Amino acid sequence: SIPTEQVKDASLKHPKPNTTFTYGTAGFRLKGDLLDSVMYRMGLLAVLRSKKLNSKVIGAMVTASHNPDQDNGVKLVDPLGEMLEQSWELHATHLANSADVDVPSVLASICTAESISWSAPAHVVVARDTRSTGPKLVGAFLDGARAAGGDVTDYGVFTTPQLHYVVRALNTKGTPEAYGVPTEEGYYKKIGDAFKRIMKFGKTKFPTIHVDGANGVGAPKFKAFLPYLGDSVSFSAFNEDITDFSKLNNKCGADFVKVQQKQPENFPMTPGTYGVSLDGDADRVIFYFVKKDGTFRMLDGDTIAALLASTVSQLSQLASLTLPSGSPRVGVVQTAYANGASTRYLRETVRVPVSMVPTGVKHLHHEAEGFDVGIYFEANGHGTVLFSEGFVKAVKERGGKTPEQLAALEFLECLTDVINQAVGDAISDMLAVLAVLAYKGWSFEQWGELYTEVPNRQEKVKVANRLAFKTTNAEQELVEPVGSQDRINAEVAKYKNGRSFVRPSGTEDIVRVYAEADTRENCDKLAYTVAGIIF
Ligand code: 16G
Ligand code: ZN
Repeated sequence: SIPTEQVKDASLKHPKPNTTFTYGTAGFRLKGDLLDSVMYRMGLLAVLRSKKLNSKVIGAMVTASHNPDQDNGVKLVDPLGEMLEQSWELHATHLANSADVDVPSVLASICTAESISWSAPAHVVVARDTRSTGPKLVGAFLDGARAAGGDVTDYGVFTTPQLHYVVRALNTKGTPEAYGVPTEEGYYKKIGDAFKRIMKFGKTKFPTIHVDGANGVGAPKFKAFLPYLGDSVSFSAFNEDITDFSKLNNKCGADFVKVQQKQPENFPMTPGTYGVSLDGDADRVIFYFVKKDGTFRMLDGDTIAALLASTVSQLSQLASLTLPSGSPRVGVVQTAYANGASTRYLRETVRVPVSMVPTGVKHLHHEAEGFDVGIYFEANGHGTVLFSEGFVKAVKERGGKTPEQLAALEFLECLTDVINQAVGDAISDMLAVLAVLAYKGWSFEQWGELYTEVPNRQEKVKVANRLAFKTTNAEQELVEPVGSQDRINAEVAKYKNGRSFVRPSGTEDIVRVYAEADTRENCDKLAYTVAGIIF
């Protein structure tokens, strides 16, 4: 049974501050110095989760992604690298908010509710990004996992996707679905080997790619990756100072570039330079270049999805790829933030189904599992591609006949290994995009011509109570406050290609307004009018 005394004693060393915690879209996210008790308790909970799932390895990632150094967070990772199952978010929230002395009894209640047998062994792994509060918080997590008698391994500093990779690799070791060697080197080697192989198809000689590491964990990990990538592309790294914590995600990184629609600071760019920004835990990626006329052009998650979806469906058709169930079902999953032009391009030109889901990786990932090739990206650059077992088997069997068909199949096979299917992975996504562009013989400029974005704008509105805002239809319509949606619709109807929606943020105490319309001026007008309606 639960080592009650041990858990209670350790709980008192990690006292809960007077704060209410919520396991949200990206786990617990707060100021780092408020998270000690949460980390301790997530160590306990990870052990329970592992016991529940027949001793499978459960992961914990300590990061606050694109936010500043003062912030931190933790999310638990399920056995195949997915986000923690939703029903357990409630256990996490409950445990995080109980009084210190009640921790053992709350654990007992979770064990009862989930029919967990305490005697089952538990395996847990943890890693953190480069944040200043990371080491201490990992220490608290280890205390929790050990107090609950779990076997826990600390992988030190990792990118978020590396942690997801290792969890999946550990849990599939020795099975037909083995994901790779469960080490940092195993990760570099698996993706690097596939990248070197796939680049043999390359027709483009890229200019040196400038990589913005956001002064976070992506910077040293990308450096460590370089020796595994061959010499088909030359890279140059910037924003790699992880010793000065104030620089993390500060005027650099994928979120800065996406939101500000400009290049990072301390980043040399002239016409013809190609730039790529990672975020602070290297699970988002944004591409950009400067046009000949000096204007900045960004290629975001929507553009990545468009490129990958059009390529995979083209190559599958070229190779006449057939699965036992027929032609592979290629589909794209987006959120309401996807630019309307990208959705129209996918549906009308590429002719693939596009599903809309609420914001947050778990919703996108889950929906993508319904396709043979499920491509999901948020406009902010987080995303990946999921390939079904049937698809991987079919490309490996090389049913093609002509040299073109065989090449297409080999290219697709390599792509399944370059892409980190466990979770969105900035570095792996970057390599996949470069491989596809090289295969097509395309420049960033040509990639940018796939479709023309509709002008769009995002606003933050500080309202009295953001929880008064309730949405439906993948967050595209407001149900409450009653009547607001009708007023928004009346405004949207005034513009060609008009679209606007309002949703409460899951990570900040604000409401977000999104608008798009045929011209920049109309889009700005629509955004401001809608903000006025809900304020
Ligand atoms: C979290 C989500 C991200 C989403 C963002 C939206 C995960 C791992 N991360 O960072 O996908 O885009 O929240 O934030 O799910 P918002 O609710 O404040 O708009
Ligand atoms: Zn991130």
